Amino acid sequence: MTLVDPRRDPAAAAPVPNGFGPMLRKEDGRFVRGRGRFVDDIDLPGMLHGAVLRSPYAHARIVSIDTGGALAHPKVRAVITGADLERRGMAWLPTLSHDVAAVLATDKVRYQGQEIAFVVAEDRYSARDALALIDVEYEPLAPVVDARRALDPDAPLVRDEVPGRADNHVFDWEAGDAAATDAAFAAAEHVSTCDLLYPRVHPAPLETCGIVAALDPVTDRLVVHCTTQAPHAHRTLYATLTGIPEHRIRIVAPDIGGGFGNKVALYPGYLCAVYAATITGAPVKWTEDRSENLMSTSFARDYHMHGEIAATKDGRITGLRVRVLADHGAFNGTSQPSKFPAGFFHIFTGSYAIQAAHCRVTGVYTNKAPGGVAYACSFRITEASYLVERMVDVLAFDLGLDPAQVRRKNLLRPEQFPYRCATGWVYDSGDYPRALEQALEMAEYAELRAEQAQRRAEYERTGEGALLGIGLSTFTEAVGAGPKKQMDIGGLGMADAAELSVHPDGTAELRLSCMSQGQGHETTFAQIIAHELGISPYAVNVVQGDTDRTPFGLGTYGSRSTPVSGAAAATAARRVRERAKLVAAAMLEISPADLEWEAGRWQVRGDPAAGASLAEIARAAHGSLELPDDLEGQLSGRCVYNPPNLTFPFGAYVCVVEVDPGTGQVRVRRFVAVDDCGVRINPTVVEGQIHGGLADGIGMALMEVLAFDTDGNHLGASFMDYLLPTALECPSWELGQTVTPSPHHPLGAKGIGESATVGAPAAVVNAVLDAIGVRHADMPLTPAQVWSAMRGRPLRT
Ligand code: MCN
Ligand code: CUN
Repeated sequence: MTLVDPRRDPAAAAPVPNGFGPMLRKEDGRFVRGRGRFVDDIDLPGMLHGAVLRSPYAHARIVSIDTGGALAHPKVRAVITGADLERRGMAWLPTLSHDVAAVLATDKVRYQGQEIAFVVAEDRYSARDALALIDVEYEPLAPVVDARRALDPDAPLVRDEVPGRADNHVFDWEAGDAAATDAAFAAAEHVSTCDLLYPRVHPAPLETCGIVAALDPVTDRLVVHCTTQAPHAHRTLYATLTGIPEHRIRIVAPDIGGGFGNKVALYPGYLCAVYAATITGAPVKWTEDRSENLMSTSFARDYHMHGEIAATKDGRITGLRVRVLADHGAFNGTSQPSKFPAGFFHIFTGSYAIQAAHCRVTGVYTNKAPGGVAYACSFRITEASYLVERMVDVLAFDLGLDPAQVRRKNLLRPEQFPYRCATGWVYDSGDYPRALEQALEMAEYAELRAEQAQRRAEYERTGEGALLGIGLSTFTEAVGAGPKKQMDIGGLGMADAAELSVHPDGTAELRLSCMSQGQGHETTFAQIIAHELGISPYAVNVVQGDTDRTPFGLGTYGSRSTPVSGAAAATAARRVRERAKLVAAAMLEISPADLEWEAGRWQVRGDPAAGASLAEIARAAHGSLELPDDLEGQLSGRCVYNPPNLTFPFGAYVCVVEVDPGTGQVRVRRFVAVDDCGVRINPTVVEGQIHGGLADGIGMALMEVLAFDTDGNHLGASFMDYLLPTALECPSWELGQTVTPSPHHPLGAKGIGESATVGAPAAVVNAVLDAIGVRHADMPLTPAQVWSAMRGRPLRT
């Protein structure tokens, strides 16, 4: 693949064909030179530094807090406790999931790492030192750590501050037709059941969360520099929570070093920094360390699932039923569309034609950190996809069938689209069999099966050699939330705006509400404008992450940027193009009806030499040209895009592993991934997104877990214990693609940012279990887990 780099070759600055195609990311010029500007790089005059005192206990009553020692520290300016916030009505604040959460604990602590006090000092070291000078007297309480025990009659009560609350139950929610599903199971030739845990994991972005909060004494505005994936939504939330009107708040997200969903929520540290800035009058910076990030910010998953799959004896699926116990931690603080307590989990029939399906999800409180959907999750589609992809393999195992055959038999056919699934989602487009066949062909599936049989025979004969496993996953995603009628976050409808201005010289500025955290928006959104206006992507400056400079929108998560903001940008550009046509008509003194658009210019139909380029039109629109009365000068357009539906990307993955039967060590030998995200704007960026997600999949399948001991102590508070995959664990990815455009997206594009994270874990797990001939064992498949599973005793987290 050739890459266009104008710094090396100025001629290459010509637009890539149609604006779409592989090109180097514009933003990487500053990143590879170490010139990115992140929140922690911001240093304001007179800035103070905050540090958070956290609970050592998972569950304890707070008897007293003595801040005297810390206040006596010469460099400490303030110490804030829950009691201080309580006086301002800020100790407890509403969450996005119809609950409240403690900002600083007042009555008791409910998880290890919970925020108790906030110290503000002249430097970070003094703030941290002073934490040790705060004296908190605790009365330890028994915690509830295992979600499966949370509803026991004698379980400790996590949320006893709510009068009348008698248990740890958060919600019950269901989707699908229970009666029809029961009937399908009653009539089934065969039923397989399986208990699966999708363990608690963490997005663990390279950059932790942070904020610099400042009250501008001149303008009397609150200016917040923050690691946020959703600047405008955060502005509305800060206004609601602090009482400062929205026009007096400016949120700036500079460069972000990875979000993965971790930077959607508002955290107590942010609110404490804002509060500290108001009481000290000085800017206040707070930056988490790694342990704080892993212990207290949005975790992901933690779904205990009981799956049941009904089928004919030859493997045609006739029903799918699942019962989920969802561990929400101490507060229900999931960041997701507010009408969906289990996110989009109810897309759990995946890529298969299963019309009898029902799921029931019960949420419970435990003494663990709150959060819930983050980590490239597509709002719980990770859990749903893992469930169905694992259940299909369990079914194949029980019936003695080839998992590829079972998939072939049950995949939706292309002629079934648009397809309404059993729980009401309408899949926009897809060709699933084609993706599967392509993946199997790339992997040389038949040859792999032959090698597997040969290796197994050899192992059985000699007790030597590695076992080979082949795992499949044929997943469907749903990304690009809204439509706003069905989806809102904190009451804000999920639509996005984009604004485009063409400068007098024909270059342009695109202002977006979405916010890149590493996805390359400065490049790909410039390519969208290039595609629509026929100018170079290098001639488009993309502005994001500053609420003073960008239009309102809901931000970047749920892979919604391309489906929603991308559609807004394309539509704004088309409006500019139509405006340009009218200007061109005035310039050429011709009827607009006689003009046609060709390669970046409006030209006279039948006389292509007569016409005007976008730059000439822009100059004229800003100049003294006489325009018709109803035509404003200048050249700009905007769009607020409310998507008519989500987009449904999909893929077929084949993972090949080798397992050392003596140690349980897994080596991923190959990974074939065929993805379909509709039209690809920048194939290189898309492939980068897939590479990252595949690595995530290996991480979750083989090593990542936030584990706790029975006292609720967090056992993964550093990268020594919370393991992330590196290049060493990843093979050289083998990517393929099919292109099935979204029929309702103006560019035919679907989101891709989470596909691989959603689809990959099941492929890896299926491969490892296939190698060792075990029906099921829970993630992460560490050597100890694989070794135990091979001996018939898989470990349970
Ligand atoms: N793209 C494209 N053609 C398509 C689809 C996408 O060229 N048909 C490009 C887009 O223009 C964009 C990128 O691929 O530059 C991802 O686009 P999209 O699928 O719209 O996803 P978002 O931009 O909304 O990114 C969010 C998604 C999420 S939710 C998580 S979590 C995640 C992910 O992105 N976090 C990431 N990928 C990440 N990648 C990095 N480097 N860092 C993160 O924090
Ligand atoms: Cu769920 S993680 Mo991404 O949607 O920011």
